Amino acid sequence: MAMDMAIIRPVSASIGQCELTHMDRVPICHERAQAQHDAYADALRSLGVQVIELPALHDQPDAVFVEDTAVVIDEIAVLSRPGAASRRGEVTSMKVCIEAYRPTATIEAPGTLEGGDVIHTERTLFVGLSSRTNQAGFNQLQGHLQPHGWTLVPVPVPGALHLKTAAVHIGRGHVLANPDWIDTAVFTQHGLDVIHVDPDEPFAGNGVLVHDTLVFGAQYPRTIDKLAEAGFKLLPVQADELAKAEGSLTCKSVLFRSIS
Ligand code: CIR
Repeated sequence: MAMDMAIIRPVSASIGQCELTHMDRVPICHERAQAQHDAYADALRSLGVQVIELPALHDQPDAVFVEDTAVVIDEIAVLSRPGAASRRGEVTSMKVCIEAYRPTATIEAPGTLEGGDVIHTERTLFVGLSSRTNQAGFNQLQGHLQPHGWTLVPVPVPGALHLKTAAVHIGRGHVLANPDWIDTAVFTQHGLDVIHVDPDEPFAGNGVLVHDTLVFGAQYPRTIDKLAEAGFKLLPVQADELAKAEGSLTCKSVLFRSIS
């Protein structure tokens, strides 16, 4: 059974006041960002995903980046405690929604965790230790998931906002990564092959795997060519407006499987 459900949320009117860590602030067009977000949701639907929309939170600038608020596996959903204090108010409505689909657990202080730091593979999660996810958050997540047979592997993230800013699982036993931002040896040590992003596209190490298709940022044509040559099936979508808010494609949804 493959990922067939996605939770998303509209772009907040206050997106211009988003958190920024490694980027300079530039104007963000709310209308363009929402249009691209709608197109992303349509791309998911075209792949057979049922899309559930949370209510807009216009006074929470980063609320569109729902990925950071929960880690969902087949057995359980763990509500996060974002490292960015400004983002903690986003978690409640995710909890209300996901409770209909999974038993839930939480990350408590002093732990912090953001879903952007979590790469899912078969039964292993790679979890970035970043400015947003700390060791206590990792330990708590491990405590919730290990009893269900999941292995958690910590990955230091010195050079990027989240682990998934730098690397993503693209299926067929491969990770796509920017080797300048993380040490990719951790993936090879766990039996995965690593493909590097094109050096001119440092932010291309992100994409959303749905069944056997990788939904991917159209703004990274060189990496798209490289992946296509390697036989990956791609569905490019334009996502450059929310990239100005330091958001990658994965941040825009929480994907999970319907369990009957
Ligand atoms: C933040 O700094 O929290 C937002 N401006 C961007 C969050 C991106 N989330 C993600 O990559 N999972």
